[in-house]
Amino acid sequence: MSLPIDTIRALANEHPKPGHLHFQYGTAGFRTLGVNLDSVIFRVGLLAGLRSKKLDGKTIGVMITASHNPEDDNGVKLVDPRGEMLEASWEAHATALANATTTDTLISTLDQLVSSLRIDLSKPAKVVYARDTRPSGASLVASLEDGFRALNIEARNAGITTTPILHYLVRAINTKETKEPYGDDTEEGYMQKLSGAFKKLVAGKPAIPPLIIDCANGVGTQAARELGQYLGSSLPLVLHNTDTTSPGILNHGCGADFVKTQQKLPPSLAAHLRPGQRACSLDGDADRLMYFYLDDRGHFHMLDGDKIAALVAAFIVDLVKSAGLEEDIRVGIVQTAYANGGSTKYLSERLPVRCVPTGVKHLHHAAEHYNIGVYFEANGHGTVLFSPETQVKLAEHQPSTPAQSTALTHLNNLVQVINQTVGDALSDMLLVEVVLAHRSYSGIEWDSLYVDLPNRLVKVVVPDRAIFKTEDAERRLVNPPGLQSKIDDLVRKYESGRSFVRPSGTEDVVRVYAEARVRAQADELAFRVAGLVYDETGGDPAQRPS
Ligand code: G16
Repeated sequence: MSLPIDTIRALANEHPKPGHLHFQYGTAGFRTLGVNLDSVIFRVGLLAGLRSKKLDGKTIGVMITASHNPEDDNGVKLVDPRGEMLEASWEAHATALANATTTDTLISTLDQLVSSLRIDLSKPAKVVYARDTRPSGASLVASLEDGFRALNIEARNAGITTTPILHYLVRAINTKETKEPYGDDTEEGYMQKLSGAFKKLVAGKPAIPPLIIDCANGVGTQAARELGQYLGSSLPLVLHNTDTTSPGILNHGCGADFVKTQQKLPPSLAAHLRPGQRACSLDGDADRLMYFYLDDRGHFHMLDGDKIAALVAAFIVDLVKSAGLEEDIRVGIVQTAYANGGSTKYLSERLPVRCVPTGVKHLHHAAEHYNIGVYFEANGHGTVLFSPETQVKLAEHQPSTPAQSTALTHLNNLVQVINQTVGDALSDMLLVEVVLAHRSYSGIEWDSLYVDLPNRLVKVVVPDRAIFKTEDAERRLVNPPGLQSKIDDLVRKYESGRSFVRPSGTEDVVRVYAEARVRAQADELAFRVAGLVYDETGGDPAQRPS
């Protein structure tokens, strides 16, 4: 069987590539201004079909979102059959297709892929797709559907939903009627699975006070609203920033990325949050979570991905011990260079900790090496993975005491409440609430597990971020030559100083992270390193970070 060239040609001609742009499948797929993505999304439709055919007709996911980025941005990422990110070797194929300059080169690139990857075109192709609430989403979905039409792909529209729900659906569809069904392959199935396990985990605990959720004016609004109905009084949810239709307000002055980068309360919550009350922020596609609270003096305290990892990992380790499985189940942590030095110290005194480059795919794969792998990026993106053998062990282990039996039941329910396909703000929120309920912690006790080193993240706009190359899990620069030793010289001048520089995979900027013993020093170090980066690339002095 060969490619339906005429159909592809006719549809491809309706989605021409803008000549001046180069696209790159990066940290989280393709991401740029929504108005520039028509041709990319059409081609992603084609690639999803090829990927499905290559995997014998397994269902592939396609999510149209730009997550925490501004409303005018959009993006697209592919999801592999178990709900994980697209296999790394296919990222290059995605980039090649996206950059084919004409319809003819697109068709010849497709042809090359089919033959070099030995794709049997007679196999079926199945895809499930969704989008977030961005205004550019509807027309981009139409471009995607043209891609599906061009290859006669069987496509299921999951509508407007969160990224983690789309990942859940992919896994649920592909595991239906197998030995390891992941859940009912509907949004209701997801809600039931998570809320059912949550209720079992908090049964018998004192009533949980209401939790404020900042929905970032994004797609998390509808999912949180629905989940709230399933949870009922087991976890009262109070939703804010729920306007998904007014232009320009998605992720604006709110959301998980705002909280993490500004290290302050979204202004819209100021009138609603009482001292001591827990609150959390989702991001624009509800795959990141930040908790926070105000102390008695009204000071803001952030509980980020590192704090979530510490809370959750310690709880799981205790349950594994209580279940009598300490010798059989190894729990480990995966972080990135952004992890606060305070968290890395706290965790590595208790558990094996690995550092990997930014991007969920890196963390996810590293976490798979543990029996139970806890991975969180400081920005609030993360989850917990239970290896297949561990899940069998937990399901089959015979406890010898009532205490072991209780711990084992809790672990088995945790397997259900956690979305193991990808970081999921709502699932992570339930997980956090379970631990807080079991520990009788408020935000204050949770926060006191360890003290964060003051830190600062700065963006630097440079003419070409591609010249920045890193090694050692992005902790050191190898290019531009000589820049790392200048950074090292600076860092040595600061007590507990640490800083690194890396090109973003989702925005056209270079990121600079710095931490130090005191706040003023962390800020100063970040801006001095940002200045070094700026000088190195010869930018306009008027734009120099200060
Ligand atoms: C995406 C990735 C995350 C990454 C973040 C920022 O998040 O999924 O793993 O931390 O981008 O990446 P970078 O610093 O390379 O721009 P999201 O929530 O936007 O999908």
